[in-house]
Amino acid sequence: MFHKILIANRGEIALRILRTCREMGIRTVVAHSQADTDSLPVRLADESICIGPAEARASYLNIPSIISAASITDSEAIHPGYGLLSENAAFAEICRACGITFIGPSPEAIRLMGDKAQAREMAKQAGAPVVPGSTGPLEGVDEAQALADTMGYPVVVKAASGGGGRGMRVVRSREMLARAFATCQSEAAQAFGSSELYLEKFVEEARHVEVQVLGDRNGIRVHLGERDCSVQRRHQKLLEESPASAISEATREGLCKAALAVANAVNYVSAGTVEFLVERSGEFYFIEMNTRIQVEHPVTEMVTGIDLVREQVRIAAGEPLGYKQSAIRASGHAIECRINAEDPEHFVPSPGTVTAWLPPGGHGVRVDSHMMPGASVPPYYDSLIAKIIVHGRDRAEAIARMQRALAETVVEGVKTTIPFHQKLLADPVFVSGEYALPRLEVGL
Ligand code: MV4
Repeated sequence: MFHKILIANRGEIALRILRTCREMGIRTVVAHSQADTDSLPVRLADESICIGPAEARASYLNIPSIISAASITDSEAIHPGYGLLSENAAFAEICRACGITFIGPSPEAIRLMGDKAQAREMAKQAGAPVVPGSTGPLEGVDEAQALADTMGYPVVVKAASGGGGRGMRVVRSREMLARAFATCQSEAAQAFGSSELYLEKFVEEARHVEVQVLGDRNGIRVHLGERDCSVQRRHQKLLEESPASAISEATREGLCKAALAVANAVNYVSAGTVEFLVERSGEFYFIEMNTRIQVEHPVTEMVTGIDLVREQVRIAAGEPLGYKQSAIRASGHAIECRINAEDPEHFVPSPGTVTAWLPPGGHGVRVDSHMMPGASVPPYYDSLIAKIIVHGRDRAEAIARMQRALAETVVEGVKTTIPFHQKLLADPVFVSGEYALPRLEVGL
């Protein structure tokens, strides 16, 4: 097992990883930017090292600086967390070349699943249902036009190197396609360095349901159930829950079977998430696979009792998972609310200093947060300041518990999305569990 792990991330996930490492008796080094010198993860780590100025490009995305930090501190492994370099295949390759264990999947798996057009083909070959669409990347707008005419509108043009909603455009009529195609091409080239696009039939008002998978180095792979992440705003997840309340047992089994088939097809190692769209009919389609631990992983931890970060570290150290699918039991219902330092009406970031902080507590309440009185919320990074996760025997109890937890949370000095969540959890459509992705009015 590792003696020391460098955490190449910040905020709540850095603290989350640090906590599990401490329980495992592993020393931690938190690599931080100048903006995070006084942050809670830095205070609680065994060691800390500054990797650059506030701007992420010069610090948290600065590969030479992070590799040097691992080397200087004699860290045997690096945990990338989520976002930042967590799905950067080149970074994983450089770690391998420098003899530093990257706590995550292989560079090959990251690269393959990072190409969403290739991932679709892999999923198809693995037997997972995919949305009707192009086979691999589109040759050009003529191929897109012919395919869309065959499938019918609406369709969605997606960047092969996009993902998470980035570089995708819904097209509702034939006249809009050529322009959407050209716009996506140039945006993709600019944002991702590749203008490759693919096309899919647009699935209206589906749910966004994802399956958590874990794979060890001996080819043992298990799923840990699903998470419903349909409550989103502009591709930003706001609330996640498990189990998904409006899917049948048959659909659940189908999703988990398909997720394992995709993970097995790429010989997946570490924690990963296979994303699907689920229609009201129960039909489901693979859309992409995320090769990192996700923000919403605590929802799965609360219903299964499995510490996913601990499993990632054990797997990276070459340990066997040690249990089979039959040993995994999900119980109860978990909900996570992402608390962002944003204006609750318009979701505009509200950086500043937290002058008062009182997190919720009590039975079935978990708070993953790096906040403390006096903590700064810098403008350089995402605005997530806390995740409140609750567990109840059923969805109604979880909703009531979350309402109570939100009501007792005190955050002063910055605006937060707490009022948004309080309204959402009282909304009859949400409480009914029958909500679906909003019908998209995505223009050019
Ligand atoms: C789709 C889709 C409907 N039809 N693909 C969004 C990000 C990435 N996970 C894939 N996403 C979607 N792909 C087809 N063929 C709906 C989504 C989607 C979504 C789209 C727009 C706005 C919010 C969304 C939330 C979840 C999923």
